[in-house]
Amino acid sequence: MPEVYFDGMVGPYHNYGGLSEGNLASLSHGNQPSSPKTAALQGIEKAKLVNGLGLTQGFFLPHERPIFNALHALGFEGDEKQVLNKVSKKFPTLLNNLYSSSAMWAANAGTFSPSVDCEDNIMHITPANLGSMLHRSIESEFTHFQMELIFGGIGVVHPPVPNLSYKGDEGAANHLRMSTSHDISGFEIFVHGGSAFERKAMVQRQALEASYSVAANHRLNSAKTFFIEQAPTAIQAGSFHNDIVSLANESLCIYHADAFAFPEQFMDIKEQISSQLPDANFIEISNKDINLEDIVGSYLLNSQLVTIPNTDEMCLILPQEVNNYSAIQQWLANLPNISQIAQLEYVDIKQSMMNGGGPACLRFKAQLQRSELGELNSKFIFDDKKFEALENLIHKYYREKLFPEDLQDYSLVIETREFLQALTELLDLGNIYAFQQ
Ligand code: SUG
Repeated sequence: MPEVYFDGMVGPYHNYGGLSEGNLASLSHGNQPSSPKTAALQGIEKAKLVNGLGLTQGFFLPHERPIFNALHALGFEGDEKQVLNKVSKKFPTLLNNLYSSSAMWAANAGTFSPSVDCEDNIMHITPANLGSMLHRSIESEFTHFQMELIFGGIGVVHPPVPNLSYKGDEGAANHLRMSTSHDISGFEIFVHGGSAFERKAMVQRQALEASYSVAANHRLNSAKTFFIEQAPTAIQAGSFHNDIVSLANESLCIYHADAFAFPEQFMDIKEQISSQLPDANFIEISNKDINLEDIVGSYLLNSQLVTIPNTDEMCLILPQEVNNYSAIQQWLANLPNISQIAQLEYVDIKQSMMNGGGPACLRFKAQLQRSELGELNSKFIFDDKKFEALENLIHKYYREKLFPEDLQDYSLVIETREFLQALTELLDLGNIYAFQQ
């Protein structure tokens, strides 16, 4: 069964808003200048690498920003230039939120369950909704729309989980799936930050109630579905999502010893899975191997792990930052001896890393049956020709450097729309953005 990846295309307004409490990189780079052109090209390089391994690769398109409708609804009157002027003077942080390029982290776009896991034998997707952070919550509407366009012909795209007090739904960033191979019914592990109605000192993003709701709507087999709490120590150390301290692909799961709140509960999950999945390979990284701080600092476990088509081997796509840590290099040298990982690839995605997004954050993973693959909307799937055309558009429309104050400048709105117009023409998508209506 094919493994298909959709990366979040970086928008022309990619910037460092310092918006994400608990995300150390976002907070430490807030208000620094960004390079939308470099960020977008770095993202395309990673997508091309995955495609070059023989995997189907697509993109989720950038969302339109800023959201003028939201500003009008908030009472900002006048034409768009006046509205931009007023909000940037009065509430700059509000503008940053409505101008975020955070939809580029497609792992947070939603949760995917392949048809083989679902009792009705139909693929299910739920777009994510982090109701507790404005810049992320505004993604869900266009994400839902886009997922309908891409996957609507194959299965059920549910509405996002509604806002739930202090937490929300972070999609695949807090979800692991294990199976012998992608086309065999598997085990789904939802990693949450406790009930939406409990507030702790650190920002726990994933509500237990949201995880339950997704599992129930996806009609997952309850005997093969698990829920486990993320360790507060890991969150405190900067692992605002579970995908910074654990990863899984087919029968392989790698996790840090401090990833889960109740290690004995994870032991039990491991035993249950291993008894039904004979080739399950759980690799624990102890603090002696690599301490939690280095796991978070390097984003080692946010690497993208893919199965190399027509082989039993896997390729791990790592952020180049891991090379700054000798303990990690040592651990990686031994990895092929203890796992199916036969290939290591390093990518430069620094622009994304500076906002807390590693290789795995940038992609949404879907496991489809061959018959379903043909029903996927191919307009969103990329090949060499489309990659090249996209790169040309980025060279034409994206700025080399974007300064925080540039968000106040209406010319960025125009440039963004020119790019999105050219992009929808390139992909033959018609009018999908609000400004095109
Ligand atoms: O939600 N950063 C994102 C990073 C998401 C990473 N995704 C995964 N781990 N799957 C976040 O915190 C920063 C935006 C800013 O500050 O400009 C931001 O939203």
